[in-house]
Amino acid sequence: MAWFLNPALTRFRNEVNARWPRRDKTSDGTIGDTAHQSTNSDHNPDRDGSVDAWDMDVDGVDIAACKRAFQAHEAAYYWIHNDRICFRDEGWRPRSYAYAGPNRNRHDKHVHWNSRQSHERSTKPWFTTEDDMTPAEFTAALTVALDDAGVKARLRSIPLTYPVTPTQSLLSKFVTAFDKIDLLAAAAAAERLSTPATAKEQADLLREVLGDRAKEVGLILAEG
Ligand SMILES: [Ca+2]
Ligand SMILES: [Ca+2]
Ligand SMILES: [Zn+2]
Repeated sequence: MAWFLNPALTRFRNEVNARWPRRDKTSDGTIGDTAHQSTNSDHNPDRDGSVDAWDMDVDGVDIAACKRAFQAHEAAYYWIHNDRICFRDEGWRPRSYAYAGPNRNRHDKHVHWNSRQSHERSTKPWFTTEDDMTPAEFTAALTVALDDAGVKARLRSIPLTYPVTPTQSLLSKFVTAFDKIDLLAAAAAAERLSTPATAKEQADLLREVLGDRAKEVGLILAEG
């Protein structure tokens, strides 16, 4: 049967790839090999062809950030790494997973991520703003940006002047971000920004309007 990595884990993998584009994939894995398939491995496809586990190579990624993102997601079930296993049902408290048998796998070259069947179709993002910047840091960065009269003016004019030829690099990144993110959100932000407000108030407004998308603007601001 044709098999596929389930949608939730596919999204997780895509987000990891987007964050660490040069990561090593040598020890990545999804479906079990033929030997694996005779055992009860979560790398085997379900009846519907979905595979509910993904092995992620440990090199070139921030594993702690990945674990935080994973554990915060509704589709997460358990992970195995470095002889430890950690279950949602156990409050994400890692415990030993060392065993001394043939084909011992210490899970030191990859992290095994396992999702739960009930949420395998979840489309929720795995990584959020807080993985990169705290909400306070994000608001602070926006506050600084919005103190720039040019940034402010450009934000106000986005819906009317689209597409624009920006002259400042931060501004151009910002405008591109809005373009990619959601023109409606930008329009709403611009409209609300047109009423007099302090930079802090405007930053709070923007954060509220952008919601989940704040992450992407935050990343751009962090780059400068
Ligand atoms: Ca499944
Ligand atoms: Ca590797
Ligand atoms: Zn695995």
